[in-house]
Amino acid sequence: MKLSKLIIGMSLAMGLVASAAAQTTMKISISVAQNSHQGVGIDTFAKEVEKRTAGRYKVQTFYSGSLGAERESIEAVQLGTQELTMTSTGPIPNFVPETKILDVPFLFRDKAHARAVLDGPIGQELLATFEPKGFKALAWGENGIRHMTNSKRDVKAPEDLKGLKMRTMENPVHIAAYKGLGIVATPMAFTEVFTALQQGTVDGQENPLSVIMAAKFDQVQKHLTLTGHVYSPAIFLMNKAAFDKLSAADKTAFVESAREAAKANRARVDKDDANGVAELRSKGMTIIENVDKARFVAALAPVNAGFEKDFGKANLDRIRNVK
Ligand code: EAX
Repeated sequence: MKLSKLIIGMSLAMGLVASAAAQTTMKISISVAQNSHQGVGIDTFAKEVEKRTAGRYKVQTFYSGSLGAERESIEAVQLGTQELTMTSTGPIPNFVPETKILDVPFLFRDKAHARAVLDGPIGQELLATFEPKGFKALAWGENGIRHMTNSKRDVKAPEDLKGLKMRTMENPVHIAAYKGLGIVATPMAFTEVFTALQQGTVDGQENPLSVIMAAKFDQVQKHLTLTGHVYSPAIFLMNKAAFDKLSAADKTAFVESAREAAKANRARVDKDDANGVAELRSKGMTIIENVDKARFVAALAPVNAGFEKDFGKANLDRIRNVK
């Protein structure tokens, strides 16, 4: 009797310990809607972490900037008030300037090139630069190749951009480039963009098809041009102290979960790129699919000369030369 009571007591206690461990809950956020390439990313991450840690860690997912815009979420992760976020590199240079090189326009030939760079030695070296700043960068994900939209006119050539007031990310490389094209660059958090477009505070914005669809910008923008002017990486960031507290096996589980999440996220970007033009056209956007890219590159020549100087030609070539 006594023994069986003891056994019941012990198993109850062990059950309590197990369920207490299962209650280690972390938060991850994105600035875009759940039905998006980033939503797929963090949903996959949460599922993988739970699976790979046998339920000892749970990740709560927050969408549409409900925990704050990208810059605020990065800040929260750095401080540790929030464990995780998935973000574009838009506001990252304000925290980790080394990443700025990735935001140079027309640097990558295509998504395959960008993915090869990010998954190879250059990308891994860049992930390491987050550590002294209080982050564990788990993996690169993807936001996509950015295109321009506006409410004023069809953009067929770089001259058509002159004087357009466009929202840009809070990113010094982007701001310099768009100014170089004659755009009136207006940096703003993503969470404010829909309203700014709707109210005419800005004429346009630029984002990958994935984001344009997830944010329903077709409701407030008529003209889309597939400028493909810059690749937009995304990244899975974790508070470094929170990561350091994990066991070695759990650290691996978190990193592998982020890599799985990046795969799902990139697959959705590919799907969105394949369907995006037809879908946005069906919603009423006028879409210019083919522009003479060389003319946009030429228009950016003076700005690019500055980037070559700032980042070093050798560093840019190292990226360009990845096959
Ligand atoms: O991460 O700020 C932006 O335009 C980003 O592309 C968007 O928030 C998705």
